[in-house]
Amino acid sequence: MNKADIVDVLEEIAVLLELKGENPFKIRAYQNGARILETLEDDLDVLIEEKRLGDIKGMGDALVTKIETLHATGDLEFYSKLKASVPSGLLEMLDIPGLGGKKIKKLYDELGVEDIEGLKSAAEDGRIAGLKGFGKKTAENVLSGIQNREAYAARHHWWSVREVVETILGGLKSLEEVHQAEAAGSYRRYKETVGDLDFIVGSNSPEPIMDWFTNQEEVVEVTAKGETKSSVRLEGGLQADLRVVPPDQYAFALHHFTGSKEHNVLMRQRALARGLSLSEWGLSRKAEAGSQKSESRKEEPDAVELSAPSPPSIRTEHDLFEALDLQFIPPEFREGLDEIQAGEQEGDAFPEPLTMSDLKGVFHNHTTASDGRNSLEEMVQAAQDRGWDYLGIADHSKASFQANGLDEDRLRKQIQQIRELNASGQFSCHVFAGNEVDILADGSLDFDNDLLEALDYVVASVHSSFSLSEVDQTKRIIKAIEHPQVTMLGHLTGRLLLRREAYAVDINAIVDAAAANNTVIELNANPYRLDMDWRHWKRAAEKGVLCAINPDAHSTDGFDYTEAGVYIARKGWLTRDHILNCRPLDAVKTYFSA
Ligand code: DGT
Ligand code: CA
Ligand code: CA
Ligand code: ZN
Repeated sequence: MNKADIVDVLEEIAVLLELKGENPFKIRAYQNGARILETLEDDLDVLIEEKRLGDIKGMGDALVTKIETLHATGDLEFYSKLKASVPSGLLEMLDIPGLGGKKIKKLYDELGVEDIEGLKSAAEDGRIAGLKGFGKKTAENVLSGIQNREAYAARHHWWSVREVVETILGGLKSLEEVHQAEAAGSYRRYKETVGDLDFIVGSNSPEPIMDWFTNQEEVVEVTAKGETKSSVRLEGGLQADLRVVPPDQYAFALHHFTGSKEHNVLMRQRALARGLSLSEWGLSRKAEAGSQKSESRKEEPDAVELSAPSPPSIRTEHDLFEALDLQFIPPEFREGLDEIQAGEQEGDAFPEPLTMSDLKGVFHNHTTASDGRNSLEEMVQAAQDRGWDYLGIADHSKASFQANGLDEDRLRKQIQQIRELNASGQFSCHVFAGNEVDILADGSLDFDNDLLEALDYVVASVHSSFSLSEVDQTKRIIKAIEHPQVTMLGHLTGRLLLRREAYAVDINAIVDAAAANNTVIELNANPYRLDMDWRHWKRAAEKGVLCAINPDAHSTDGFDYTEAGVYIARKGWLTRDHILNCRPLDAVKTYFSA
């Protein structure tokens, strides 16, 4: 087990001990142990090998043995037993923001609350509000936390279902009865989260396909099984639907179940205006209703004259769009916004799809200097291995002490280290020295100007004071945007998808300020963030705001997230021209020095 995972286990042990109401000294020993390990400058492997772990102040014998066991085996009996000894209802309550081990223990002891359900009634009937150290505000937060938890449980991050989708789709395509197969629904539209999966298959013999689908190893429960439609629940609670249609209906079914609902409504209206009826089964002449409709539509007097295309001529979605006088609308744009107007145009209505190979590097990444899991050299090597020409390092600043943020001295040393690394020629990948500087509550930055000037670029982010009013939060962020040393704004709203709501902020005003000050806005590609949201990018790009797609990597694996950002950028109608990290190294150097 590596250092970061061991830190997680120690922290969890501390929480479990709190839940059990253990001796505070014992709890603190694990918390301290986690802190010490996290901020360790030396290599843990070496320390353990040389048996020097126990020499560190605050590392008692018991802790050393446990860390060594975890390091060597990845397991710890003490930990698994402890975990098994805590009622699962109490562990579930840890999902509610604001409730830690200590508070849950108190709720259990004094109110007999054993699970989320009990927690809900205690919050509703005023018992939590009346509990010393809790109060009305806490009770309200608990209730909204429970509500969010329920809503969140129904959805999944796009990124987290991707592997499952690819596996199922690959399996379907390998069946000989299958003519065509695709994952439709929100997944195909690259929505940031998906409710369930929707597989569409074209085939004349659905039965063996249904059998295969419902008998997959990952299926926990078959919730429906019919001749042409089945639904299953997979491990982790994810629901998947399969529809098998005859090959000549495939294009219609694929289009319908790709959605969105809003897009489908617009498409059906468009068909109606042409005297046609569009459904998941096909496109047909709408005899009476169609002609009545077109009589009332003076602007399209010749709609009735259009002859319905004979369904066999529509084999693909391209054919379907063409039958409605539209060019192909890529799935990611089918949200019922302005994609139909775009599809009506001749020529390049939709941007050429952005791909990973369009990116020449990324800017917002962490190393072990703050809360990352890999060293500077390891990060640069991994970036180079991906074919990137440059890598920006933006560790946390000192106000983010919980993330081991760098103070002035450490940052100056890091800048020096990066300059030396570039000069050494060890890597062909160029390293930019940046920092993710905290935007303080009043909108000022965590470092003085002379230090900011020594950096190649600055990512400014909010990590505190989330509960400011919308007006104050917006003012605070705009102040940072206007700061001459700020290059880009990190994760604009602070949201964590399916976990934490965005703070209140006027995004339109932020976009306008970014445009006016030439400040880049980040598209944070972490699958939990995907922030700024795709719904705002089209307008932002039209205003001239540049985007940086950043993985916010805390390890070399974290670079993978960049791809999620690429899909969201597509969905936000962005092209290479709108994205700073599509520019070659020299152009970025010029941009940063301007
Ligand atoms: P999700 O699963 O909540 O992430 O979102 P979707 O878009 O995958 O929605 P889902 O799974 O309920 O249905 C798949 C598609 O089927 C949806 O995008 C559009 C189509 N569809 C489902 N129900 C309706 C409906 O009532 N009216 C229309 N026009 N289309 C529908
Ligand atoms: Ca779905
Ligand atoms: Ca569905
Ligand atoms: Zn951040």
